[in-house]
Amino acid sequence: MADYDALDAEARRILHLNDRGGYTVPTDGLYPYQWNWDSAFAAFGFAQFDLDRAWVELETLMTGQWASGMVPHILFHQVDDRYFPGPDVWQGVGPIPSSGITQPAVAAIFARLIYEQAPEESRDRVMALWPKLRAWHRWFMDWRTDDAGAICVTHPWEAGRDNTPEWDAPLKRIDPQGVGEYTRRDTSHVDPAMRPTKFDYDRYIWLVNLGASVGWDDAKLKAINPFRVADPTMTFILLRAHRDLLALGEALGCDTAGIADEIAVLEAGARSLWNPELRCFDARDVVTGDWAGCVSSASFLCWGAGIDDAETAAHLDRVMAKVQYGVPSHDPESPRFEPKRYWRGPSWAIMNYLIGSGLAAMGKPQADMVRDHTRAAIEHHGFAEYFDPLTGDPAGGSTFTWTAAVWLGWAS
Ligand code: 9YW
Repeated sequence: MADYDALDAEARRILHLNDRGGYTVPTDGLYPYQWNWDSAFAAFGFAQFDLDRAWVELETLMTGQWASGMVPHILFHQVDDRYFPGPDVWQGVGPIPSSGITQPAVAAIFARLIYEQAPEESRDRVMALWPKLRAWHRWFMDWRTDDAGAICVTHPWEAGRDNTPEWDAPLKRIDPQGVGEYTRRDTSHVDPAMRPTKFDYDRYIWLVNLGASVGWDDAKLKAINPFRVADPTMTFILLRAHRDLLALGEALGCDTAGIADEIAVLEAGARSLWNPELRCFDARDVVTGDWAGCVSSASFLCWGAGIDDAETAAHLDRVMAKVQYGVPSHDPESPRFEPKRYWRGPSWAIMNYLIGSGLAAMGKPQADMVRDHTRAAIEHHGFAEYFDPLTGDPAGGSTFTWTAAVWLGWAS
């Protein structure tokens, strides 16, 4: 029988260990800055024992918001050369040095959860955050929707699922000319076999350079960027977050005009991601119109967004019958499945949480199983960045903030 008190204490210790004063790094060394969705998960973790620190985390994240409303995926509060590419390469144009792309919009989901946990003490904090979250969501609607209303990624890092097979075909169309020599830092911290390949990294950097070359101007970049993929991660998460933003706004008496209409657009967008051949939610290359043809953990975010689908549930059952330690990021029956390589197979506590909490909200029977798997992975293998879904082996970075947060807020 696991010692739950000891695991709780270790999870709290990890959050403190990675706390840099006002913001939390995902893990020391490998990721020494503030990442957007990691930080929102950190707030969820802190909220289990320190409400004020939870709000501070979200407040610091929003200090990086650009004039356009975009909230960057990395905030470079203090330069640290253990990570590449740094602020000199990104050349973000916000109030503090940052990257030039965003990440899945989970912040409003946690803002609502934390507010509802302690409405009296949280009211002023969330009132100040709400308009900023509103502006960020509006920016998504302005710059990231496709014609059907789905939300697109413009860089593999934007969905937070860097090297998932969904991006293979769109990345193949890019010739990364002019990228030149650069030194990766990630492979000095963890085993290269668990990381994206050089093929991927060349294209990641090429896309960063492309954005920087037009000063991250949304309109100019949209016209020249060959990478634009309508994505279940971004779409389902924004839809869920937008519902939470609306509920929060109504509770607080904020001006919620337009949000209900945007939710209808996102609902249509989400349904447009249902691939009739795969019989599951899938990513779609906006440039070519081609489906990725991938059952991934992102496919299973539909319930969190309030969308039930029996055939996607059948895929979930099929996939979960093959694994023991959480929802695999890619279909274990696919030839492209690699159980230890980042987003090409491993199970991630954060995705498990988003999937499991969505299933629970819709009363689906698989909810407990997803949570039990996540608990087992952490109990047996610690607070790793991600896990081999077959063996539970810990992979990537250790003492990871979001795994600790998911433990405290949900899995324990
Ligand atoms: C990168 C920090 C980030 C996560 C992403 C994950 C990875 C690599 O690490 O991104 O260099 O941005 O894919 O989801 O936010 O944990």
